[in-house]
Amino acid sequence: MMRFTSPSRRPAALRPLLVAVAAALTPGATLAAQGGPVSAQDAWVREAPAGRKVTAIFLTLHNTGPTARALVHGTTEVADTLELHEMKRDGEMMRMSPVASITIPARGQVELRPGGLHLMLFGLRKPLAAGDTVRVLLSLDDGSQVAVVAPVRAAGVVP
Ligand SMILES: [Cu+2]
Repeated sequence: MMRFTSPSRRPAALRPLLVAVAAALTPGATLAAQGGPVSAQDAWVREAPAGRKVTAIFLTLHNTGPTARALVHGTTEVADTLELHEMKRDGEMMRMSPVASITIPARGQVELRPGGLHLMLFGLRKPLAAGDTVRVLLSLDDGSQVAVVAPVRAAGVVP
């Protein structure tokens, strides 16, 4: 492990790397440089007060590659189960149901937002308050993974 006692002693060559790491750790951004064409942006989690065992994650998945990819699975340390869900109108009601995968079009994006596609968390292991962050690991159909840090936001706040 390298240590820098003051910023002025950082080798100049390392500065771009440090900036890249800092950017990758910004909540809502993709956590690690995956090298793959799919990344997540604008991720957030709906807050869940004590006693509530369910909440949802929203984000936008971007695909810079020439091939469509699909999100097929996800995990997070704050909940027992993560399911891919969609909301659909059923008569007067909006109902949500699990979907097997969420397609990210080639050179396109898919938006997971309130009232539409989302990631559903079941069996929350702790309350989630605005200001907390949640780490999520998403798996794609080609076996690659996208790590995301999602900030928790108040239930009524839609960015
Ligand atoms: Cu749901």
